[in-house]
Amino acid sequence: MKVYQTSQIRNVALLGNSGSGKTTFAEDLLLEGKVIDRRGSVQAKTTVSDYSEVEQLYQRSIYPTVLYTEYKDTKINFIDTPGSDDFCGGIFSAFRVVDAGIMMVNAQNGVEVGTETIERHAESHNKPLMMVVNQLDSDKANFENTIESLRQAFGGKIVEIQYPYNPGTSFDSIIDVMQMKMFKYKADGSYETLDIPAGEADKAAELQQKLIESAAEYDESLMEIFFEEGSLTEEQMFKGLKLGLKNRECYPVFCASAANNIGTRQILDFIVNVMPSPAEIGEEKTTSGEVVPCDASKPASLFVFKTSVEQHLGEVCYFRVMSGKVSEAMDMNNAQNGIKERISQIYISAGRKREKVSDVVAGDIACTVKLKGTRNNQTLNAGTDWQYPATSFPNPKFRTAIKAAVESDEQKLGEALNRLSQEDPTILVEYSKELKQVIVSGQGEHHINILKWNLSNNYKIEVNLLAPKIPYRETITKVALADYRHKKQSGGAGQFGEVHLLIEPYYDGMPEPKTYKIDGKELTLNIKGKEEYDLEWGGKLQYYNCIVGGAIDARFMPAILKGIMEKMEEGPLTGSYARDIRVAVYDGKMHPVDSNEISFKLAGRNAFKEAFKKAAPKIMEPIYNVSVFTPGDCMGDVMSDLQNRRSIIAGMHSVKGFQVINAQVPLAELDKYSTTLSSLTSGRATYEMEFAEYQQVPADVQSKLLKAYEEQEKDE
Ligand SMILES: Nc1nc2c(ncn2[C@@H]2O[C@H](COP(=O)(O)OP(=O)(O)OP(=O)(O)O)[C@@H](O)[C@H]2O)c(=O)[nH]1
Ligand SMILES: [Mg+2]
Repeated sequence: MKVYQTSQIRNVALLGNSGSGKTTFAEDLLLEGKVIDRRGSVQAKTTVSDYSEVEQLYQRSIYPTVLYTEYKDTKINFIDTPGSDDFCGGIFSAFRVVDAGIMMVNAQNGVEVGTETIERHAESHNKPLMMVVNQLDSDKANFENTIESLRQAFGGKIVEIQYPYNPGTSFDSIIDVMQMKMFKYKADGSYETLDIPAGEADKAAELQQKLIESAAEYDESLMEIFFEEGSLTEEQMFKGLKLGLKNRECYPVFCASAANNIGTRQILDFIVNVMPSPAEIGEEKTTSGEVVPCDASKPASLFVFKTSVEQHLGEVCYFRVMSGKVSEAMDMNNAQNGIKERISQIYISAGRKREKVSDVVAGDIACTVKLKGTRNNQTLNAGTDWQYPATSFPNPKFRTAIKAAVESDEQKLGEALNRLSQEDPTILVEYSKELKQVIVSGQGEHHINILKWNLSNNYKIEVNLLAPKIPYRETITKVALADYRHKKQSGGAGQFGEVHLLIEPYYDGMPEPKTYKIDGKELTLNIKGKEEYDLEWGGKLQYYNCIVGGAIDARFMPAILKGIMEKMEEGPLTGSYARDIRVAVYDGKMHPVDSNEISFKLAGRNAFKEAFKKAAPKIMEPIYNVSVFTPGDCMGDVMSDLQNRRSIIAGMHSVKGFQVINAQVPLAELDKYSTTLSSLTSGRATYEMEFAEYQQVPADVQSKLLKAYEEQEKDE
């Protein structure tokens, strides 16, 4: 293949709700560019894009796949992304390296939840979009309703370039109001250009007028021409749309039947003529704020946006050339870890099909193998030290505990999970010392099931998925006192330490401790020393030395603190971490011979435990902010389900045709929420969640937890 220059490249993500037809459409795009000579299908498991075994098994895309086609002296790189919310990580990886997106919309369903959420992601990544209404050959296709739902969701951004002449099972003709022609497609993807049928003339003229007005709006000079002449030429429309598209002011709408290769060529023409090249849009900011233009004359730098382990090749790193030209046998430096890498081979890829090339220039997407120490999200440079920011991925929303079915596989499992989470950065793995579980988080139950499939089939490790424990916390709600004497005399040296302490709930900005009235007694503290700790598990511990008259030597204070800390790490109620507590040691006793650190540690620990139990202790649980995006007709079901989960509804509003419910929900109630939400709404809703704070659990939940802990203690 020839070396394409930056201005001859387009990088486009194929986006859209699951099942809209992206992978099918990719076959058409590649056929038109003669990258393949016949089209495969999802059902026959023969598509270029869904080439992994697990994608073929589930008949849907799971990973972002890099593809390319050559059309009219342009190399167009496509990334076919998964539409299912469980695999949305692939969209975030793709957005890192494309300059625009094609949103496929299924004409049978109109705007779906995926259309809406993915458009929001495109907005936050500032990516221009065009829309393709697909599946117009289906008997249930409804173009008018689809356009209506698009307008409802995206308002004035929707600009119709085309509409179907005969949607439904005999669909073969598209009316194009930019060219004012009708394209009648044949079975081989070629088409005849015909005049618009008389019966459609008025409708086409009206739509063209709207198109011209829109195109003029995006550019002042065009607006002047429009005022003077009342019209624009096709070239002027292109110019206006190019600006509108680039600035995300318009989403031009095209028509297709991906299954029958109808509409593909006009879409390819539009990509070449109107979509921005990396030279026009592709500058990048480094982590130190330097702006690097996507320019082949600059030093070479590349960004790795995807890695995967592939048959016969080992680990493949997919990258975009951010600047300069990357050539075979080039030596590059890893900006993150300083490792020197040689780019031994460069391939351009269309799914599994790869072609070796000698050079790739700024803006192009390619892959390489055999890198020693370069991972996803890292930068390689030749002659510069730029570092591009890592891609940020959405928060996880499904968690589970994982355990190897055979204990001897535990270590192998750890290594495999590590590898898999590098390949898919939306899989997070954490060994929780606190919960004594390996917790794996992802985007949904299906996401985790695919992980399990991978472990079983590619790593030969069978695992069990278990209910994840909740990281509860313990705290107190009132002031309490306790004295504890640790005394041991058996044979040789004895042990003696006595500690009197006060504990009280800590809150931000509380005044220093002074006078207390407890159990009818008045107690005044004289502060000698104060220490404050931000606890690793959240919250605070304040530790005051208020000893008077040398009752306990200052040298024993650290030992007492150590004893308290030990109990904080294994709270007295349920063994969870304790937090937000103030402790003041105000009295005690020493023995001239028997007192030592261990005695005071034990006295401190037990005094703390006793005081804690008297201080109306409470269990706290993690609360998450949850935003659910649901179609209006599912609102009632979603709401009542949320209410059954001890949620507090914070508000509701509508966004782009969807209802958004904001709620605060305890993590303990979110187990498998993605699965329930999906079944409540037939997969038409989605949600996001983010940790908010710890809150006390209600009394009934507390007593259940205490009982469960007691049982567990008995068993152990
Ligand atoms: N009738 C008809 N069916 C289509 C068309 N495009 C795709 N399909 C079918 O719709 C189903 C989904 O197509 P895919 O290409 O896998 O859809 P996708 O958007 O890649 O889906 P995900 O990978 O899950 O995001 C398959 O059964 C296709 O055969 C079309 O234009 N017409
Ligand atoms: Mg797909």
